[in-house]
Amino acid sequence: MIFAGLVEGKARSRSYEAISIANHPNSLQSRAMIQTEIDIEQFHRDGFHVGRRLFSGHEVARLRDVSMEQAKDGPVEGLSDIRKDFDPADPLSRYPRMMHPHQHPDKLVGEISMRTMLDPRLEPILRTLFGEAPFAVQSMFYFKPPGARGQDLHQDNFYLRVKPGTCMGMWLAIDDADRGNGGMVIVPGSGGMDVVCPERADSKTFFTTEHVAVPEGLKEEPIDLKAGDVLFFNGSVIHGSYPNTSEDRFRRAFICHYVPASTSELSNWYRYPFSFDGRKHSIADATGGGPCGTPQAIAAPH
Ligand SMILES: O=C(O)CCC(=O)C(=O)O
Repeated sequence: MIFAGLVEGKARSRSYEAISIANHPNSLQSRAMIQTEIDIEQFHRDGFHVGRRLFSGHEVARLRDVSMEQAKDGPVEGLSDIRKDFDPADPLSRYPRMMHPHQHPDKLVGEISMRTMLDPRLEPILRTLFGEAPFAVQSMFYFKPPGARGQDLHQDNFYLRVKPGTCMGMWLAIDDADRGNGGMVIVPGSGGMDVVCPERADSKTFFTTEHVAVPEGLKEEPIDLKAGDVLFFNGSVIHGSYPNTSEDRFRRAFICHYVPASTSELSNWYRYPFSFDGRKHSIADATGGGPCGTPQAIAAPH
């Protein structure tokens, strides 16, 4: 069954809310007609949905330019994921990810990150995928310059430890992202899996330390995206990316994670969610060790 809706116009679906973004104060795009379709059966089967051209070229260029300007003098204390284990020769030590930029209204990138994380075009899509209202719990700007290692296959639920439901990733391509520059890879059909306890990742290829093996009968697939496309995937989906082997193509992405409003607990790092009306909420810390005995220290930014 296909659920479809016109953002500005007549909704054609029960569960996809039509909203007008034309005058919405939160919108980056002042006048636009956006049409998107969600094949909910495909989403439930595979665990992911691709929204093509959800953001305009102008919008992603602004996010790119603001983030690059913020990073022009190197990593930013309190914002960038400055890691001691990065070799200075590693392109990631020059361009580490910016974590939770929406929490830094004092920084250049703070305001645009908050607005994009809570962009009104995302809300009805997330609501359809969750089957209830979404809360935003994380934002991240990922630069992935040429030569950068990848992020090994993993499941977001391992880190976010959302109970009782699942989180949802929203991966907005700022540049075209494909096999040539370390684009996204996912394992269709893994969206219904429990959390699998990870093995050790190969540090030559990946900057992260966890690796989840592809289960028998499933296979990983690259998802090529154009700038402005958005990949949504639930927290069970095994996904990641390989190194950026291009000579000169950054693979930038703005990534957010969302949880259902009914979430009763999640990892400490993500525990101050925002609803799409801009209100801040609080969710209790995940208790216990998680299915893999994950300490909070590991269940942190990922
Ligand atoms: O952007 C990537 O390469 C991977 C991002 C990712 O897996 C995540 O944020 O969960």
